[in-house]
Amino acid sequence: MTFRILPLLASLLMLASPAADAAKKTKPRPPAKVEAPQPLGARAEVLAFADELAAAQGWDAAALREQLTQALDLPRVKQLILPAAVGTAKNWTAYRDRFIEPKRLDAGLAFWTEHEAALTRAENQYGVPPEIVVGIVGVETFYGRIMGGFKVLDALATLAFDFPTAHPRAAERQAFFRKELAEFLKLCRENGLDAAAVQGSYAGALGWPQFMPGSWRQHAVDFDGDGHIDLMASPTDAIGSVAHYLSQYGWKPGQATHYSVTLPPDRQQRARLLAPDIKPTFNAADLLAAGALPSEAARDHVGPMAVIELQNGPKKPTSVLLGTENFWVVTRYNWSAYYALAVIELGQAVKARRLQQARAPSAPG
Ligand SMILES: [Ca+2]
Repeated sequence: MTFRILPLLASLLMLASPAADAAKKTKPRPPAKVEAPQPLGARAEVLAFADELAAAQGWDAAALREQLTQALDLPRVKQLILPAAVGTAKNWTAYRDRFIEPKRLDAGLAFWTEHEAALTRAENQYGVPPEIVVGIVGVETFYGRIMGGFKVLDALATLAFDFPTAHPRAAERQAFFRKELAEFLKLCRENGLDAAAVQGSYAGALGWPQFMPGSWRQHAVDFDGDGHIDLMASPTDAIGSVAHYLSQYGWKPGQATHYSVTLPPDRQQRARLLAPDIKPTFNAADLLAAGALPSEAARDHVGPMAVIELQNGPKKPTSVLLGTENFWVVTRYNWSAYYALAVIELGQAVKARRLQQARAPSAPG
């Protein structure tokens, strides 16, 4: 979900997962009574939105009114968009285990082998190495296996006009989804997609890389050269688009994503270093001066780093790392250190498996 991802999803994702993934396989919530979906109906705000968008784009207002008032208000989407229940402990180890597991590694290896040429071309063109792209596509959609089972028109219309008021940032999020609904309608017209048929995540993320409609329109590229951008069916377009997206958010070719570090014993210094969270803030000298022990490689790093602490549940010690500017760039895809580290570690694990295979030529295929 890329997107300038929803800063909001961030909260969601901490324990949950990237939108894409969450859309299909979040832990089943209590099958409580989910009401049957009803059409949004001719609400004043729906009609006003339709009229305004139609006027701005030169579209038929009556047709757009019809399309939006008939969109279904999906109770399930309203459940899924809410943050995890209070008291749900974040757990990096558990989160990591969902993604770095044998089946996903096998699929990642197959994806890399099949699309090696496109991955190499993306690196040459945008500077983003294959393992990062492989990590993102793997975490987002299990290499195209899980692209979301919601009608995007209904999902976005639900979140645009009936966003759950229980959400801590309901107004902001609703405004975001109204914009994405407009982007989706434009995207469908530009690309000849049937808006009523397109499927994606509960948050409206689309295709192999789970781009939000606005990100698709802004950052996606035609990387297989067939003349149009198709993130739903072209893994090559997805590869180029992910690399282009990260490049546009400032990916620095050759820069490491993160280093190891030991936090200072002093509680106040620790708190000061952790305060900026994922935002790169401290250089190596700052860290040493604060009593932290960065790794040797981190001491040679030029540029700011973030001191990031990941929870491992209530009983286990936390995991700590130094995130570079490239780590930050990965979080532009999804605003979560847990997400970024899962992407990075999945890509590294697939890469290690590739190298292992290359060294053992007798192994089958
Ligand atoms: Ca294409």
